[in-house]
Amino acid sequence: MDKLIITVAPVGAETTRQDNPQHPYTVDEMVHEATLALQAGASVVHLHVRNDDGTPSQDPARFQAVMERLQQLPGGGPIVQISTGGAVSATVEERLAPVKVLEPRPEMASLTCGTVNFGNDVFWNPPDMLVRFAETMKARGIVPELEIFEAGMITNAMKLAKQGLLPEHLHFDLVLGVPGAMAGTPRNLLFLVESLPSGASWTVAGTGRTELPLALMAILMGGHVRVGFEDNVYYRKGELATSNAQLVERVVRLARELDREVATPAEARQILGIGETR
Ligand code: KMH
Ligand code: ZN
Repeated sequence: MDKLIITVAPVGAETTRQDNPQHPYTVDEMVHEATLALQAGASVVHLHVRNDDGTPSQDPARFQAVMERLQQLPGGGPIVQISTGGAVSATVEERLAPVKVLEPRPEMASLTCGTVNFGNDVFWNPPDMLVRFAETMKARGIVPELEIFEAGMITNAMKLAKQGLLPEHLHFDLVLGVPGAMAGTPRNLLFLVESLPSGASWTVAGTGRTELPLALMAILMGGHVRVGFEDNVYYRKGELATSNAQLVERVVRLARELDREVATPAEARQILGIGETR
């Protein structure tokens, strides 16, 4: 089994300090929160940014500021994975802007593989948009993390692969438990993993109370794990997490108990095939 890649998603576009007062908003807060999570064992940062008032942003300058600081960390820092999902209110151009202009280019970016209900909203990702996102990433040598909220999105991803728009090694993020999308049940995780092409790697991002049980399953099954305030703001029922690092630390403890070693950023790059397309 490969070593375990832990991705931290320190903040998404939806939850705020009203949900958990520890949400990072400013550049300094983002860097601080991500750094503690890395020290705890995360090797990938799935990066959304916020304005100082907490509203979601896709401003490339904001991404650049956080990314540069993370890259200065010992050992070259984590793998930075830019969110192209943004907020449901973001335009296509806003979502794509950071992957087009950031220098140096980010190593990874998320690529959601279809349209899905998202709470009371719709997360809009029609086929032509997927092609455009995949083409933009390919042109810059940015490795996509293929985000899967529903089973049909795997079929959509394979269509992009057939069109030659994806790297040889495919890496998926199985996002389960989003209200309006596929529930975060063990059966759904097993089904999705069995539906992936052979040789692909996968991470699970269980939202809310599904984060922990699905993380445990992934550790046992040879998958990888994402945790963080984007997906879940609680440590356990009725108890808010004190930091993203606290959520990472728990995954590290579980992995150690189960004799699964945790990957460094350099080891994560090897597992994800990063470098081959750069
Ligand atoms: N905030 C969601 C609408 C991604 O980062 O690529 C989309 C999202 C996915 O978070
Ligand atoms: Zn995200």
